[in-house]
Amino acid sequence: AQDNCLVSNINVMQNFDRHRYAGTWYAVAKKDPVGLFLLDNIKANYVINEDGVMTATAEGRVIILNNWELCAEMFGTFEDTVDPAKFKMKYWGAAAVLQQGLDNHWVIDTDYDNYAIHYSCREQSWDGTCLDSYSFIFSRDPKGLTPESQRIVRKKQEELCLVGKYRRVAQDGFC
Ligand code: ODT
Repeated sequence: AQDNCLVSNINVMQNFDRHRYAGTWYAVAKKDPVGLFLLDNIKANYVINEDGVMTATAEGRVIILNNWELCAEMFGTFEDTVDPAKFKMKYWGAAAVLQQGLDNHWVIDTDYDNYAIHYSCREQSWDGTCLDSYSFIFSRDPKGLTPESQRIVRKKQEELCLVGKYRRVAQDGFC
């Protein structure tokens, strides 16, 4: 485990291959940011176009305007950085009431076929730790991760200094 929790010390996926990452991922767990948005039944679909540019759509249950429950349809475009596993994600919703913004989008680890660990720090502290982060644990299988994948995920959560900060994300067909 990392002992200082500096954002600059976080290891991301080596030799990240966006083509193998493409396709559908189901969220099985999530660490929420300040101003929680996507609640559950979250899935993301990544597409690589002919120029190699990555885009994605995402869906999930949200509650907006105090008490209005719906399945948010979200869109994102990814800007490359010097690190192939670190992107900037510009995102917006199909409806104006949904969230929009520009977030970091890091792929911490994946085996491409079973699990993936996403991480985003929205705000860093003066001391280099993260003040506002969110993270998705993704599975290719909506029913969940294998015990082997769970062990890997647990180790990575320690490195992210986020052990105990995740909640389960239901996939019950609401969206
Ligand atoms: O749910 C929250 O609390 C914060 C997350 C808001 C960003 C959702 C925007 C998704 C845009 C479409 C991109 C899909 C890729 C998703 C992969 C991980 C989630 C950001």
